[in-house]
Amino acid sequence: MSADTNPPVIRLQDYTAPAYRLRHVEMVFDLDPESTLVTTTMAVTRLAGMEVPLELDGDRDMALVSVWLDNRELPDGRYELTEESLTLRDLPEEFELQIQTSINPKANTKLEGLYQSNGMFCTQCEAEGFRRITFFPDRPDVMTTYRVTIRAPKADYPVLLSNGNNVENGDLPDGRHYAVWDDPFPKPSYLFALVAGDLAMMEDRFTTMGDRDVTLRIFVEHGNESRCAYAMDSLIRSMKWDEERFGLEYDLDIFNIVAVSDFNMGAMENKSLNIFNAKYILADPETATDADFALVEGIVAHEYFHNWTGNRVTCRDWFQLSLKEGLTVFRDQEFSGDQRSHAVQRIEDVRMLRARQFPEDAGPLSHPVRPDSYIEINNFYTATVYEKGAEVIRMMHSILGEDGFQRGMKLYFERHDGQAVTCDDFTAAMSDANDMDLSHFKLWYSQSGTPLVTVSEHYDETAKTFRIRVRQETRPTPGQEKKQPLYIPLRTALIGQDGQDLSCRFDGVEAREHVLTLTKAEQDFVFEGVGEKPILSINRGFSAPVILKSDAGHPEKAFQMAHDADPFNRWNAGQDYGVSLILEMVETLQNGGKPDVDPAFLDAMGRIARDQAIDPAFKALALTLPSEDYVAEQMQVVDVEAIHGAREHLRRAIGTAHRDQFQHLYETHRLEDGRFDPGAEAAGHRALRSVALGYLGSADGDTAAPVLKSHFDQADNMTDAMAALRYLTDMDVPERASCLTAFEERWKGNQQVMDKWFGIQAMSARQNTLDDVRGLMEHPAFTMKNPNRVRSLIGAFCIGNPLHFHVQDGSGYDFLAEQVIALDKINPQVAARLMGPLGQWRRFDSGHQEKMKAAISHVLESGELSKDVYEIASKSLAG
Ligand code: B3K
Ligand code: ZN
Repeated sequence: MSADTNPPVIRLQDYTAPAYRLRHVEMVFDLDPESTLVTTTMAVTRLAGMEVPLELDGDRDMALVSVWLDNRELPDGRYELTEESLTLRDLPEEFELQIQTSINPKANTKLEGLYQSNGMFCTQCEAEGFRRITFFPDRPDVMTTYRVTIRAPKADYPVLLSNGNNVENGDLPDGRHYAVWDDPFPKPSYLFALVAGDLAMMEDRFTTMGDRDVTLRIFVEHGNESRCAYAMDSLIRSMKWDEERFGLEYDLDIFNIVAVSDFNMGAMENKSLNIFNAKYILADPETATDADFALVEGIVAHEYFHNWTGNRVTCRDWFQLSLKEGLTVFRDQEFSGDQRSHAVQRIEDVRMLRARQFPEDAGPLSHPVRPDSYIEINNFYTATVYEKGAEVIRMMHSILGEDGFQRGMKLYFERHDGQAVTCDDFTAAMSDANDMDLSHFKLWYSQSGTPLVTVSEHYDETAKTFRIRVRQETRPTPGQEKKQPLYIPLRTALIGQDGQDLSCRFDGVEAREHVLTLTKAEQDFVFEGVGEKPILSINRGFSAPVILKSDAGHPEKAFQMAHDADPFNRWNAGQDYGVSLILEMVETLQNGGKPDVDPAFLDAMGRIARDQAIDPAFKALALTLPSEDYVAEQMQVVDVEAIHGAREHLRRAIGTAHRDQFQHLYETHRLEDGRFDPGAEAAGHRALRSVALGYLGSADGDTAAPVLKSHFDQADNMTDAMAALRYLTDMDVPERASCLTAFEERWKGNQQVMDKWFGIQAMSARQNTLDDVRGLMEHPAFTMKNPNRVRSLIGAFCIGNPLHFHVQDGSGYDFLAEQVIALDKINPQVAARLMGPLGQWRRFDSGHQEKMKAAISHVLESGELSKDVYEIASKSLAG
């Protein structure tokens, strides 16, 4: 795809139902690394009134060997073959079609379709990878049952897996063997999976609420068996949770997970054969941080939950992706909250939404939760479809309540089990089960952009009323000039001077918390019986995914930091306060001044640090300043250097003001030696201790290096080791190199841990980081062929290091363009994802803008591009 050819745009409005139905599919795989033969036999029925040719999807990396219609081989002239399709005309109403294709898994560096990873075979078919295995109606609304035979050399590939039940196994001549798998559940092709390899296995069991005895297996590369216990435990807890909270039970006797080293994303929910990026399965205290443990738990749960929300009920077309993803993210967030802490989980989920989705929605790639069009669907596995999609589900949950939401889910499954449906079908089930009109609410699916909600307050002492005027505005986004007011639920309370929520009347109801529903561009809400001038706590729990601006000044924020009964708003008040201070300091720095630090903020942080009643995990979050990216979000013209300078200055001031308290926290939250506990409580202590260590480092500057080094040397788990390294990486002290070298020596044989080592260096604030990154690309452990390596080094630099990525001379941008061009030839999906930061060019001054645009143009003009990179680059430039 070059800049002057027009790749086809796929539009939702052009959707047409399939003309042919598949009654059943049988596949035989003769596995060979360079030449695998795939024989696919489809039982096909033409649907009534559909006098159209049968168009099967294909791919240029696959060769057609033969086509048979009802057991007769078809001559070339009987079908039409292009690089990406096979078309057959004049077909009977019912027929059997057999297609043989030949593929080269070893040469498949795109990691879509059937490929090899460390000598094993595995597949990734979502979204459109199945068409790289055989010619097929590769669309999610064609669902059918599959029976799969896998044949391979027994010595190299003793384990042969596919979806469903293993119904037959046996030996073949020449040292080969075979396995037959039969999946009784009709599924779309994107859920097909196959694995063959020499793998170690861990096994456990789960008895479902309906007394089904399910065998659970996790397959990993040899040597990693001992590192899957947490994933297995997470799987069992997920299965139990889905029964208890949603009444959803597993439906086969076997559930397999396979961990692979080369994988484009986190994991894949293939029916009964989940395939995972090994990073999200393998975890033990020595190699995984607490954040890694939480991710393993969350992703294992997410993929398992897809069995109902995604697999049993799937998407009609890829525009409906959020039907399964938004809903399943909501479910995994709820699971993690139930397993750990709802307050901490909510804060982390919102942090992620603000860090990834808000910028996306404000940039050139902004799109609705249900997009209207795409060039390459893989580019739409976005924070908007996933995380904003989950927020939309969460709003429905809060509008309908847990019981109402569960009624809606029940009706959804009653109506649609075994079907491929749309987001409208989902909201219809929610709406019908609760007799509630959600038609206005549904605009959240089709309107892009983050609403800005502005609140102004007025307290009337005589009438004892508190009136708030709330306005909403959504700025135009590409392709959507005019925006309509959305349906926005705002959980709200008024806090009295004693820090308690006031009981007051709203809409005739007396309560301490109310839900305001904003439906117009501007609306007044009046609370009655308000005996004193209150502090407003609005959008509690982040009940709506909006940007909120209010009249509250610093004193009100400090008050909320100390008293808000809603943990999310309590944390958020500190973030708002921090952002506003950092922005003031940025201005001072830009004017050549020396910024002052507001003593009231230091006091507020000190109070949090000392408050013994606060849970350590929450305290760690509340003591963490808003990220540089989040501050950048609030600036008209981003100045990464000033932001970094101001934030560091504030960190130092906090560290210095409360040095003793941080020393105290550091000492008292040390966990007694003994068995490592990955649970939320112990993790909270480690998180708080790491934050305290960071402030000690900020307060003491280079003289803290020996303390950091000893923290590193004494660490008996990865969380502690990484905490020390993270602070050391920014410093110019000998301890930096000695710790990094010790780490490399110890972990050079473990790719997953080496990714952390790459990442931490790529995110360093030190001067010559880009040179270091280029140097690290030559490291023997680095390869462009592995997506985790690329993300940990190139991705960490371009996305995780704004200070150096946006360096004045544009060298960061040129570096990214160069890597995208090189990577596009290997793995377009991963290459396209790296482009994101360049699309933010409008947020910078003209000097930066020119250089960012030049880097995008350079990519666009570099010659033949994939659809993936072409779409992101061209939209980034135009947007
Ligand atoms: N459904 C997969 C993502 C597939 C991405 C394809 N480019 C993982 C998940 O969301 O569970
Ligand atoms: Zn998912």
